[in-house]
Amino acid sequence: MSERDQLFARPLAEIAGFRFDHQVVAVFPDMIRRSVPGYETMVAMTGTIAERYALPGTQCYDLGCSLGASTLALRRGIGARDCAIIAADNAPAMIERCRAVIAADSAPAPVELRLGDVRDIHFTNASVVVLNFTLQFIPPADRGPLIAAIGAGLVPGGVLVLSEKIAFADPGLDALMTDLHHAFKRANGYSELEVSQKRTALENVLVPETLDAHRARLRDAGFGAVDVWFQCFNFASLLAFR
Ligand code: GEK
Repeated sequence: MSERDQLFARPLAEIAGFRFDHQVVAVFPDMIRRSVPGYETMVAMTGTIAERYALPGTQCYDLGCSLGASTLALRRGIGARDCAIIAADNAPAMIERCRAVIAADSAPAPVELRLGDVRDIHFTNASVVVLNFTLQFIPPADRGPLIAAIGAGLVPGGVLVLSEKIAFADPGLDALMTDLHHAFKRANGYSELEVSQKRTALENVLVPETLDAHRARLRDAGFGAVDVWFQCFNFASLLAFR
């Protein structure tokens, strides 16, 4: 079990930009579960999707793996077929803890954990690529090249699972979804102060885009069928096929 997230519970004189450090790692599972509506469903269904699309003799990638929640879902979905997982994150504290999480799990698919930037990966022979809440932290200008590199590395029939916090073009709708998300966080025990300080910390660190922007980028990268398979307020997950 992870500790309860109280990182923003007390008034902070200065709010620094959010970083994935040891403090965050200690509370991460509690933080993401209480902050992202549908997180557990999206992670679990990542495994269900992998069960269908992971091909023997190929690789599956979990990009921005944090503590390996989606990696473990992928691993269960793959089962005993000959398919390896590459899980990457550029936060040393995350990879360090993730290594113990993976070691404690006994599913058969091999997992290679990589400390590094997902923008530096050369994707090859991939049947399933997972970007669960990671693209939102990549500078917008670098998102196109990353999606294109993933597209180029997928085998025909391969799939990308892309889960993100999203923005809405209509300002009224955007404000409503933000408000409903904050209500979700308050219902999960976060105070008004915690919600507001976390929002400030994520400013310019987590940059959400509209579903139209995601669809256009995927299309430009050569993906064929693209659609949303899950959405709750301003969080959504898409499937994109090669
Ligand atoms: C889950 N997928 O539980 N290269 C590698 N890793 C990165 C980069 C980058 N350029 N930028 C950010 N990260 C997980 C949850 S969390 C989502 C993903 C959240 C990593 C960062 O270190 C962090 O671990 C992860 O992406 C985002 O299914 O915290 O909202």
